[in-house]
Amino acid sequence: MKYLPFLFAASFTVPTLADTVVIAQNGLDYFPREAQVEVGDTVRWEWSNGTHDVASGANCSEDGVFYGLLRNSSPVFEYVVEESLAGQTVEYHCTVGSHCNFGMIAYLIVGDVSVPCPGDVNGDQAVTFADVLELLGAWGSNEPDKDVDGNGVVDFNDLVGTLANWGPC
Ligand SMILES: [Ca+2]
Ligand SMILES: [Ca+2]
Repeated sequence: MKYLPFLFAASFTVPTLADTVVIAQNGLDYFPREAQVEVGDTVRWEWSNGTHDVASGANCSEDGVFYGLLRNSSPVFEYVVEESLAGQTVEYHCTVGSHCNFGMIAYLIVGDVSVPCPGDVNGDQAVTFADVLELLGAWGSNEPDKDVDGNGVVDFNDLVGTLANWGPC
């Protein structure tokens, strides 16, 4: 019984689904200038110096998706990436003075929302004969992307799972 408390603790660990991505302002720079984010992530801009803001929109004009102050009195701006931005590169800039014209521009590169598609082992969002061939090619192995039911081996059950989801996802 001496391991029981440990097991309880482990079973209550909740996996982290969303991350916080920190972007640091310094002078007329946002760093990183191109930040990889996912839908649901919190993007957190952190002020270092000067008077700035964070405004979504290309060509130094605001498109209203997000806006926040970045200055001594408001040193942090947080924005949760909306699903409507999936797969897009979102340009943003500083609207203060001529900062944008001086190049205070950066980008959020928003990942695609992957639709769960059991049996689609080659990731083309459809279950077809090509997936069966890939599956057969990995038969008996433990390749995780071909182990449809996740039991650790590519076998007959995975073939059945693939056939059950035949067609576009
Ligand atoms: Ca496929
Ligand atoms: Ca399996």
